[in-house]
Amino acid sequence: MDTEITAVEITVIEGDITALRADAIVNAANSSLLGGGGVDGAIHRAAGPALLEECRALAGKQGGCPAGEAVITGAGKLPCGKVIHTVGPVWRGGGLGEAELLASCYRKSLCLAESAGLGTIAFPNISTGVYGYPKAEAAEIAVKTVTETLPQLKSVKKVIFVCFDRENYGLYRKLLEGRPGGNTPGFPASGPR
Ligand code: AR6
Repeated sequence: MDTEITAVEITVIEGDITALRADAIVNAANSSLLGGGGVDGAIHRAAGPALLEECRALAGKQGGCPAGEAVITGAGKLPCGKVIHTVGPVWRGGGLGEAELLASCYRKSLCLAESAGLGTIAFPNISTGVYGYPKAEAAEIAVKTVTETLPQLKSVKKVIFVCFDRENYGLYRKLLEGRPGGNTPGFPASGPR
């Protein structure tokens, strides 16, 4: 007799998050929710004006989004299902609650995906670009928070860390190596969700 095992999986790939057909991709946004550079700029460029309209409406309603929080929208022309916008902390030396705020970004994004009944969610390396968070420390927080949160969720079964640079990719590979469910094969950009 087959025994059904509910497996969760944490994966890392190197690439452009805008190409993923995940149920949701996460955007490293700013508090205005109105777009910017880095992955935020890439997501808005690829999604088109419908995403900006939705963000503008949300920002108008709730006055933006503070660091550590997250909101969910549609995905415009992107191949993913939803975009979860979270605002990472700006690195100011580590003494101003940056680690807790960064962990909160991952936790709240996962909770939003869970509430929306989503299965696969892809994260960029939040705060490690313009916001200057040291990459190794940010990677540890990301992997630890996702590893601790995932078993508490029912709907979310797979998390993909999408690294845009070699350094982050190497850091995540190392952290995920040898973990149960923490394999590192690629994720098809154009395969089924
Ligand atoms: N796919 C995946 N990752 C990417 C992509 C992409 N297409 N493009 C960049 N990255 P950043 P932050 C990586 O600066 O540090 C914006 O202006 C990038 O290499 O996008 O949280 C917002 O509006 C880095 O590892 O976000 C905010 O003002 C990671 O994404 C501010 O930047 C995050 O870098 C947020 O800064």
